[in-house]
Amino acid sequence: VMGPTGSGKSTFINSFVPSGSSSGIRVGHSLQSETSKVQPIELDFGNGIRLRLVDTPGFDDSREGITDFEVLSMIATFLETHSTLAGLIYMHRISDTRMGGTARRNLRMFHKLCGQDSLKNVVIVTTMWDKATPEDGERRERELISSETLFKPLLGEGAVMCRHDGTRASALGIIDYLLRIQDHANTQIVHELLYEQKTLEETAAGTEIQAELSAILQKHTADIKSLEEELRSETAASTKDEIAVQKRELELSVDKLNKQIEDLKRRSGTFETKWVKDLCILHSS
Ligand SMILES: Nc1nc2c(ncn2[C@@H]2O[C@H](COP(=O)(O)OP(=O)(O)OP(=O)(O)O)[C@@H](O)[C@H]2O)c(=O)[nH]1
Ligand SMILES: [Mg+2]
Repeated sequence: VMGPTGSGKSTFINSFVPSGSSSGIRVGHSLQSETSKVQPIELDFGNGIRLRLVDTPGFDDSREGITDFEVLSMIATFLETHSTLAGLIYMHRISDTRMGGTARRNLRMFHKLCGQDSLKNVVIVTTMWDKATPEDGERRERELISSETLFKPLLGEGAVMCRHDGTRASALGIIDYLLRIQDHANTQIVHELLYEQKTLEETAAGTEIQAELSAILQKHTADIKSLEEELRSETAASTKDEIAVQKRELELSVDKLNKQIEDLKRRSGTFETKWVKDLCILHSS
């Protein structure tokens, strides 16, 4: 289950957990991202169907403590070691008035990670219908479906889109759809890593992260230059101080970006699987 922070991934997974037991999956209560690990839980439906649902952190460059590349490493490692993936669920909040930068970034990463072949195993799930009026929700849904820069390219290659109303029945319907698909999902990232022997940074998704980091780096470097020029021409001491503070913030950000790019090169291809939390086995009636 993938998608931006706060799109309802953990809530969706927890809707399968019988009341009284705990999945260990936490649902967020703030704007901060809550999930920071790829976390599988196993459900036993008691009729021969055992299902593993995997919670993932969204891509979110503002989050402290874990970089997008680490998120990608975790997801890639999981996919690499689990070849019988039935499908991928991508969650999107219909209540968002516009598709912001982070939402677009998550969608781009998701698309690069899936490639084309696995899109028939993809369900795009819109959530938070209760937080939008029916008219607004429907209008936004039409836009998401018809826009070339939003979900249209995925829908054109076999992905489907559906509404989730937060109930267990609706969540079950989504899982049921995925379980009926004959073929397992062959994601592009696994193909690149296993068959094309690429390092993680060379994959389409890895390249996307690098390109984004480089673009932000370039912008920050240009901004620092123009602040330096402003500093030279500015005479008022208080304004000079303000500019200096802004410049310092950007310099810190540049240091962080450079470190991330270095990390990415150093660690690519050597990531390990120890992050996978112990499976939490739950029995659901
Ligand atoms: N109103 C409403 N709130 C919802 C719905 N689904 C989830 N939420 C709330 O939205 C918040 C975020 O939900 P999470 O399930 O933690 O989202 P997430 O995608 O796991 O977020 P991260 O772990 O941060 O990536 C929580 O407070 C949920 O209770 C919904 O359909 N309607
Ligand atoms: Mg979560």
